[in-house]
Amino acid sequence: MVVVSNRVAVATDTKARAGGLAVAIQDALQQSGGVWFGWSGKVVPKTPSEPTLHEAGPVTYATLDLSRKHYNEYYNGFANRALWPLFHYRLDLTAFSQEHYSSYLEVNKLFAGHLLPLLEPEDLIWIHDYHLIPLGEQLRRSGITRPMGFFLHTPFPALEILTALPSHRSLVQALCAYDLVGFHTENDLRAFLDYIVHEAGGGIMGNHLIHAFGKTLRVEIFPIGIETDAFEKGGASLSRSQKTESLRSHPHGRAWIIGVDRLDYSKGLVERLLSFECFLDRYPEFKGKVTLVQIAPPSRSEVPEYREIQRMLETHAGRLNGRFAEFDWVPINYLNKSYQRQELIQFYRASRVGLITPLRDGMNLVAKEYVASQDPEDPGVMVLSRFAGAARELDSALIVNPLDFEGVADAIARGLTMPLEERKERWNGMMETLRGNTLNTWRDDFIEALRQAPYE
Ligand code: ADQ
Repeated sequence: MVVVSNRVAVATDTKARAGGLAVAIQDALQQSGGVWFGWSGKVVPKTPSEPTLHEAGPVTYATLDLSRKHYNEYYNGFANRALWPLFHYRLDLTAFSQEHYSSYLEVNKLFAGHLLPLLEPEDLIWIHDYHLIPLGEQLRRSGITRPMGFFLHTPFPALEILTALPSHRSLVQALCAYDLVGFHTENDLRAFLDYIVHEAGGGIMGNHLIHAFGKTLRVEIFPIGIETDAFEKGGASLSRSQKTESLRSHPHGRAWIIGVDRLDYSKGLVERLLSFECFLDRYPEFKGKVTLVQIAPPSRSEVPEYREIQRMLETHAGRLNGRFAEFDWVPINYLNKSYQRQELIQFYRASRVGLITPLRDGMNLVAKEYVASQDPEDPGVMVLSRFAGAARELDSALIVNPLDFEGVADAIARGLTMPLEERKERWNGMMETLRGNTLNTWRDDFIEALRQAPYE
């Protein structure tokens, strides 16, 4: 198997071993043997002539440094200032530049060129995410005919949004060079099919097959899961740890509300703080009794919109704490850093409410992690945005519109006062889904579907 993603988690990286997608992919590669190819995360003055190879048993990790120019134009430019905001419905933040698009194509071509010599005749090729949409098409141009699959981790936007991008047609055409294209939700798939039928003049053939741009491919939903078992066990083994005890000994009992997100405008963090302000105004009886713990490590700080969202959050968190705090209570603990998984589980488990309110999210794994970490005998309540892919599966959460601050405020209050029986019932419903569809199921289902290619 050959996996290509923008970033590669080399197995010796102990942080990556902590779990998640990286480990699921490493495990699959260990079983089948293969290559994981992508950007090293390093930026250098000039593009290196060869990738760096690192052998670990049957797996070769091949990583390429990016030149400063490519980093600025491909990664920060087209991927993160055009595709990311557009795919998250933020036309207002979408900055398209022909130069950045050319760099995006150039890096994809460069990746294809370096990947070719590493390919073996029977390989299955699995490419991940919006940075690498044209990679499959580049490989096809070099004569590669073997099965290639692509999984999009972000939402796929509605036709009217996507067509605002000048290069929309060539991007979708590139997607059609794959044998298999996977999305998180029915919504994303529907938006893609809408484009195929109404913009590309393609056709839906049934049985997950479509025909477009002279190619037949399979398109399907594969909602990503988590390592449910690890979070359940982690939660159970930690329930008496010192940290959980100290978190639980909140002066007014267990009244933490938790948010955990990369600091990204798609996560609805400013709107979340405004909803929390609305909650304190509407339900003053909770003043002094609940604290919102918002964990948000900075990401993509070289992109101006990310510096701006960080500044706005600091302003609002400071303003709210100034407005409501007492000498012995602050309403918001705003933590700008990363935590180990075990620590996150402690935060999740100690929190009465999980407040997960992205404006748009492909899936949102934090939602799933929060639920799986709960104490089955005393589970917390999740308030979840309807715009997170996870809301499709976890429909016994309290589903909210993150732009309806009063609605979110009411859901927080409902979560804080929900009777144990109802909490258990909702939690059991969600756990059934999470146990049935884990990270490994997602991975194995995708690989199995790819193995069946070509589908004609
Ligand atoms: P992300 O946008 O990064 O992922 P998410 O799905 O929530 O969003 O995954 C974040 C991961 O990072 C979670 O596993 C979480 O535990 C971890 N994390 C977040 N904050 C952390 C912190 N402070 N310390 C440590 N770990 C932290 C993209 C898409 C999503 C999609 C995933 C997977 O944007 O929609 O669900 O890929 O496909």
